[in-house]
Amino acid sequence: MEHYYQPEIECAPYEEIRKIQSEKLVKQVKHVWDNVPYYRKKMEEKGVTPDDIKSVDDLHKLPFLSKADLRETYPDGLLAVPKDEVVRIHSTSGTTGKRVIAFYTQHDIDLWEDCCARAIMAAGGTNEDVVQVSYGYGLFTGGAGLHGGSHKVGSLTVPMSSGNTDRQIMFIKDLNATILCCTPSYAAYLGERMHELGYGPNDIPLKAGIFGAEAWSEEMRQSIEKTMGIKAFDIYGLTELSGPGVAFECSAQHGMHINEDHFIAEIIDPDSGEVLPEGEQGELVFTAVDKEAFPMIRYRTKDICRLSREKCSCGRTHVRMAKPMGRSDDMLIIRGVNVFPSEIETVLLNNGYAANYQIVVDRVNNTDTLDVQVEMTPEMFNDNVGEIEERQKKLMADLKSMLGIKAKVSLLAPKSIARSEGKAVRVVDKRKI
Ligand code: DLL
Repeated sequence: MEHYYQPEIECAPYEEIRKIQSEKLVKQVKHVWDNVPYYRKKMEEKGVTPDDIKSVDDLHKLPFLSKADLRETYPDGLLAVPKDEVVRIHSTSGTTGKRVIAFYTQHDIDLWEDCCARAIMAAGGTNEDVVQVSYGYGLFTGGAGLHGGSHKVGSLTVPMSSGNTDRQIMFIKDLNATILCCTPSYAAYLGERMHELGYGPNDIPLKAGIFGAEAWSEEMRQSIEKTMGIKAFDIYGLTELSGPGVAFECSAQHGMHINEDHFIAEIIDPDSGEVLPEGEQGELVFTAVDKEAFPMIRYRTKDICRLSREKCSCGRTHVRMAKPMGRSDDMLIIRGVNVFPSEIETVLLNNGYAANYQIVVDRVNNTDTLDVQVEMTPEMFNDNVGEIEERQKKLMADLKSMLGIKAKVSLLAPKSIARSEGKAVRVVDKRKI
């Protein structure tokens, strides 16, 4: 049976959602015009005023916001309410440049937690579940978001945060945790450790996982599901828009429903900025129509994916986004060819490897090199050189046919690549160092 947290809105007819979006958009643009001088200036430069925005159809008239705007206005140049109305901040991991600081009023937190509650119930969660939250707590939004959502559902919430893997497993078993929330790479690590400790899928009480915050392949989903004996659901979000729960998977496990009453999604051509027709692949752009403290209008996520309005078997009507291929800035250009790390992951898992790999890119004699380093599983690991060479050849051939370019393959001993407790670092690009 499908569970919903807010069925009246999650299953509302599209025309009704569109009407809600239009009303909220008109109000939100006024709010930003009145309270965020930086964005008002951007609107003025584009020759648009709040009077020009009467419905969602006018959205394309508004200027984009990008990471560069967020950097320029750091720390609080986009804050749209007086500081005394702000109750919390979160911040991005900020691997490049300055971190982004996102501000929340109590109302913003409430709506964000509702979104996470929708995701938990779509994964089958109810007030009878025990939800172990193993995303990081603190500045990262993963822990706080799913924690709040779990409270709203009324589940017993276990605020583990990430790390201390054996203790995580002990709590899952001792408290009979039924839903696990963490990054997919940490879920894979937890699964590996459970296996080492001798626990098979039937020894683990978990029934579902809510995994996101990084790109992960369909093959990785199947592998985690098998090891833990669970259903693994994808969840998407970003700090700038609140955190996890912007979109989430339902029982159909075929794309993530975007919470359209709060976020209007567009797909644009990343080069020209033109809005693309439904179904085409491009950069995802969001307008947050409810956020008070940190409103984002036409925010360019850099995530590459496509949208679909096909009817979903779960009964939800909100548009679905496909698994993001990765961020446009994660995309590697190797000898002129575009390569997404997720494509490499697909090849590795299809060949029976686990998701313990690293992609090392370098430039030697003015030519880009691509080295895919992957651990063998304990079953594969032996000293038969011929067998290892065969494996290497097979992987190189499969990578060539997936990517269109040649990659070097290094097969490593089990456990030689560091495991991730949060977002995994898959790519080392030495050309940038
Ligand atoms: O990762 C929020 C989050 C926490 C989402 C927990 C899901 C679960 P940031 O750290 O700001 O926020 O990173 C946002 O991560 O633009 C995507 O590139 C990537 N990302 C997030 N979810 C997914 C996903 C959180 N399900 C950035 N699949 C986004 C692929 C994802 N990429």
